[in-house]
Amino acid sequence: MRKILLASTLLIGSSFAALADTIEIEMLNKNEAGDRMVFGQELIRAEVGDVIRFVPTDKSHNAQSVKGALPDGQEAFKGKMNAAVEYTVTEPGLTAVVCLPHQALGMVALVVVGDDLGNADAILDARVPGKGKDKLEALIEEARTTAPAAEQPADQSS
Ligand SMILES: [Cu+2]
Repeated sequence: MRKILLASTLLIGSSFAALADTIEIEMLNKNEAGDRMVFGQELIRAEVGDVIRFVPTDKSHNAQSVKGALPDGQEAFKGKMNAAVEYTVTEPGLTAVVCLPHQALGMVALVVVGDDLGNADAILDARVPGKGKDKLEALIEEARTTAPAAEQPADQSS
């Protein structure tokens, strides 16, 4: 009986696209590929209403947004060192997330909400040093080229 209940709960959950998710992103000294000082996931696709939570799996990291590198109306956030921090997605668009001590080494992530890449230029203009900027550029490119198929026919001009 328990099994049946669980299965039906999952079905109900997946049939409501609007149901908000909590997306957990680890802060790591080393990922499975061997990269050092990284977020567990670097291209994060989300929808308005989702909560994105950064967790301190390893020490000496934080997660925070970058001035100018988030959609209009989206509230900035800044996590403390060695602490989890979460924020609720309220606007479509791109948000750059960095670990302050390691952003120059490339410890950054890009949140893509609603497959809206409209503020990509603002992300690239924001102050992120060193490899962090390079990685954000690569993540924007990845977001462009891996957009879900259903989203592609609408706009061929970009
Ligand atoms: Cu870090």
